[in-house]
Amino acid sequence: MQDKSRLRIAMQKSGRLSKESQQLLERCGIKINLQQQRLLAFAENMPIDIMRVRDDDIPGLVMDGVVDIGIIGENVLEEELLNRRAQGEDPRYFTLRRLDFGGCRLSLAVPMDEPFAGPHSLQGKRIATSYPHLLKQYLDKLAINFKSCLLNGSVEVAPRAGLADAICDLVSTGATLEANGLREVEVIYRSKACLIQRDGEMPAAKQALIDRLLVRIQGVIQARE
Ligand code: PRT
Ligand code: ZN
Repeated sequence: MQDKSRLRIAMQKSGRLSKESQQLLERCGIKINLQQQRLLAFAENMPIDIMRVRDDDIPGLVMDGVVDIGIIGENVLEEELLNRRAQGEDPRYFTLRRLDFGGCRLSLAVPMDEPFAGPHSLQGKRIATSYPHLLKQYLDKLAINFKSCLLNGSVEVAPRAGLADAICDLVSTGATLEANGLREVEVIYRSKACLIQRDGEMPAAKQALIDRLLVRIQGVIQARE
């Protein structure tokens, strides 16, 4: 049974945010053994439980109040927010602070040899992406119609495979785009990891712990600036 008095933090189990999320919590003084392949890990020196899951599950866990706080990429958070709103929900959470890792951009890219004279060149085209809501929000504002091709991986091979005319995917160095004969033509969203808290009442002791953690996080981030 879950001990409701303990602060529950969700972080990515394995991936681009997991190492830095773990490091951040450790530098805040949380003593935790994350070696085991377990969903839940318990802090030894504070009333904190760490839940390690797929990054895509973290926004929902916070919005549904299953965990108290989560460390997540703003790209995944915003996509889930738009997804839930599209389904008529009114998801709630607070952003506690932006973090100093996980930086990337969600960009439109087209085959290297394709002409591109601005987003309007994409009118009526098919675009492969794992972020259909962020893409639609961006192109709707420009009144550009497009066909979406939802892929949850290997988005960058879609044009070569004849599945799409363009892609909308995360980029950090640009090497993946280049290796796939694509060029970045438009940044639609800039993202970093962030710390979010569930909406709703929080017991005073838990809120005090969150506030203490935030002060420590501030110190950790300032120290590496
Ligand atoms: O298994 P799980 O679902 O938890 O992980 P995942 O595979 O869905 O996500 P993961 O670990 O790849 O990324 C987690 C988060 O890291 C993302 O949601 C972003 O917030 C952030 N992030 C930062 C990135 C990148 N940089 C990044 N470069 N996420 C993905 N990429 C990928 C991108 O999709 C492309 O395939 O890296 C490739 C491009 O990199 P460059 O350097 O070649 O441009
Ligand atoms: Zn994921």
